[in-house]
Amino acid sequence: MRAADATSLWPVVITAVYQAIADKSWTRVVTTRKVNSNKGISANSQEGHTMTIASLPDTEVEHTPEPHEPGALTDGIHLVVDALKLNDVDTIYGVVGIPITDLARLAQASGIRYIGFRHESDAGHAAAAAGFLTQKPGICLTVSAPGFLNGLVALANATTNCFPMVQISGSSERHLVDLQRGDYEEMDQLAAARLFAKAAYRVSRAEDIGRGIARAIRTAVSGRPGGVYLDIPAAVLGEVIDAEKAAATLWRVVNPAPRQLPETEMVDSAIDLLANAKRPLIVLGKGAAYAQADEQIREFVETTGVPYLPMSMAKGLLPDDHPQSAATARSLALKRADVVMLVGARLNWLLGHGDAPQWNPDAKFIQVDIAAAEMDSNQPIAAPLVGDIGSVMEALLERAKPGQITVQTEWREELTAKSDSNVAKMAGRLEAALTAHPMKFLGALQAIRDVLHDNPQVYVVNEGANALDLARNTIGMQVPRHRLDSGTWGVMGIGMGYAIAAAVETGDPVVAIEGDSAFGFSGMELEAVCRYNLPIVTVILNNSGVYRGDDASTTSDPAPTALRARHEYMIKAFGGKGYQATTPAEVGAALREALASGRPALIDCVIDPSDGTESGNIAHLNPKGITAKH
Ligand code: ADP
Ligand code: TZD
Repeated sequence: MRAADATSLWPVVITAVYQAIADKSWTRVVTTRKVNSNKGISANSQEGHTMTIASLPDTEVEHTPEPHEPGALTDGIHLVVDALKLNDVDTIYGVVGIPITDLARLAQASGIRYIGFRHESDAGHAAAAAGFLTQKPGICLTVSAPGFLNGLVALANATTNCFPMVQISGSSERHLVDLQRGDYEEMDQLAAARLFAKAAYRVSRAEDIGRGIARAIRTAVSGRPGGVYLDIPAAVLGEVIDAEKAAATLWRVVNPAPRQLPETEMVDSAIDLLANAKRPLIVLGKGAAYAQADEQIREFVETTGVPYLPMSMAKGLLPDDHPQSAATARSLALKRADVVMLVGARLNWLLGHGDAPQWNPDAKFIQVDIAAAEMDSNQPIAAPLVGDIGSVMEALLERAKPGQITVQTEWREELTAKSDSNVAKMAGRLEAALTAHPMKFLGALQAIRDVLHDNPQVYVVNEGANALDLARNTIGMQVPRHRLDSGTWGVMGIGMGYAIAAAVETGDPVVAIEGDSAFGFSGMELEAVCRYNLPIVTVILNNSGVYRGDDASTTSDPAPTALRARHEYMIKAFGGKGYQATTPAEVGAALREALASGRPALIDCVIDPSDGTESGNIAHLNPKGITAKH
C-alpha cells in the first residue's frame, strides 16, 4: 500500500505494541485492527488521531502482519518512539494530555522510561539536567499551548546554561491555528519557541519525523549545547503511513557532537601567555564539567601548578580541598591575576564581565570555548582557543614543554596568605552558628556538609538566595558534575526537576538544598519523587520568607517576602518521610538516616527568620530608587 492511500484506510486502524523479552531487548508486534468508526478508536485519545490497543475490543483483531510486511501500517506516534529509540533515548520527562498521551504510553511500553511530572517546567528542568549529566539531549514531552509554554521556561533556561535538551510538544490543528479560528489550545508554538531556544523546528508530515528528531538531537548537542524545540502537530502524530516506507525515513545520528580542534597557533600563544605570566589563574566553568574532560583538565592544572577557581557547577572537577584551589581567596585572585585562562566559563555577570575594579584592568584573557562568538563578548581575548575542552586541553598538554609553565612562589604565597586569613575570619562565624538558637543557615549547612563529606557520591542540587550562596561556599564537592544549581539565570524552580533527573539518570542518592521560597516553585514534584520512590532527600532551609522571614508588613496582609509552611507534612501526604529539625545535630541525624534509607525524605530545617540578607550576595542588583529599603 502506498503512503498516500493511508488516509483512505479509516476505519481500519493500525497500532503497535512492544513486548519485553527475557533478555531485555524489545520486539515490535504490529497489530491491524478494525473499528467501526473514528469515535471508537480510543476513548482517551484525540478523536481520529491516536489509537490505543488498550481501548480496542479484542474480538476485532483481524490480522497480525510482521512490521515491514507489505500492507503493514504505522503512524506518527510510533515513528516518534522508533526514532527516539534508534537514537538511544532511554528516558522521557513530561506531562501528558492531548495529543501526546498515547505517545507517552507507547514510549513506556517500548522500553523508554517515562517520568511523569505535575508541571512541565519541572519536567523540562529534569530534561535539561539529564542533558548536562549525560551529554545526550534530555527529552521533555509537553502538550499544546499552555503545557508547551510551561516547558518553555526550562527550554530557555537550558539554552542559557548550554545544556542539551529537546522539548517535543504536540500542537493543535495548523489550519485552525494559522487562521486563528480558536482551536483547543491554540498557539503558534513554533514562533514562540524560536525566541527562546537554540533552534525550533516543526514536523509537518509523518515521513519527516525521523528527520526532525535527528535534526533536533544534532542541533542540541553539537557546538554550544542548548535547548531545541520540536513541534509535532496532532495530525502528524495520528498520520497513518506505510510501515516499510516509514522505517526508511528514520536514521541514527552519527557522531552527534564532533570534536572541534583548536588552531595550533592559538594553542602556542596561550602557552606563551601562561609561561610569561607573573600571576596566572585558571577559571573552570560548568562547560568544563559538561565536557567530561576531567582527566585532561586535572593533568593540565596539576602539571602547570596554576591556581584555579571553580565556578559553582565546576566544583568537584578537582576536589574542593585541592591545594591549588583559590576559591577561598577569590576576590584577590580576580583582582590580581595578570593572565586568566577561562575554561568553559563565560565572562558574564557571574564573573563581573571581567571588568575592573573586580578584575585587574591589565589582565590578559585566554578563553577555551566551543562557541567562537563567545570570544570578545566582554573583554578582548588575547588567545581564543575555539574547540571542545577535551581537545583543547590535550593540545595544551601536548605542546607545552615540560616546565614551560610554572607559577612563581610569591603568587602562590599571596593567595595562601589571603586564603588563610579569610578562613580564619569565617571560622568564628561558623563556630557561633553551631550553637545559635534559633538555628542559622550556617548551623544547618555545617551539619549537611559533614554528612555529605562522608558521602561524596551524593548529587547536590541547590537553589535559593542565601541558601544558594551559603551552601555553595560551605559544602565542598569532591566529584565532578555532582553539583547542579540555579545557574546562569539564577532561576528558582529547578530544584525537584534537577533532583529527579540526577536520581533517574544515575541511580545515586540526591540531596536538594533548598531555600523555602525556591522549593515552592517545584514543591508539588515531591509527589513524583515519592511515586517513583527516588532516593532524594530534600532539605529546606526554612527561614519563613523570600530571602528573610522577618519583614514587617505595613498592612494587615503578610509582607511581600513572608512565607509560612511546615514542609515536612507535604511529603508525608505522598508517603515519604518528613522530619523537622531545629538544631544542627537534628539536621545531621535526620540526613544520615534519610540517606541510609534510600527513600524519599524531606527535612524542614527551622532557620532564624532574621538570618540571611536580602537577595543574598547579589543585593547590589536591586534598583536603588527613592523607595529603596537598603
Ligand atoms: P559558568 O556559569 O560555570 O561560568 P558558563 O555557563 O558561563 O559557565 O559557560 C559555559 C561555557 O562552556 C559556554 O560558553 C559554552 O559554550 C562552553 N562549553 C560547553 N560545552 C563545551 C565543550 N564541550 N567544549 C568547550 N566549551 C564548551
Ligand atoms: N522567580 C524565578 C523563576 N526566579 C527567581 N530568581 C525569582 C523569582 C526571584 N528570586 C530570587 O532571585 S531568589 C528567590 C526568589 C523568589 C528566593 C529566595 O528565597 P529562598 O532563599 O527562601 O529560596 P533564602 O535562603 O531564604 O534567601
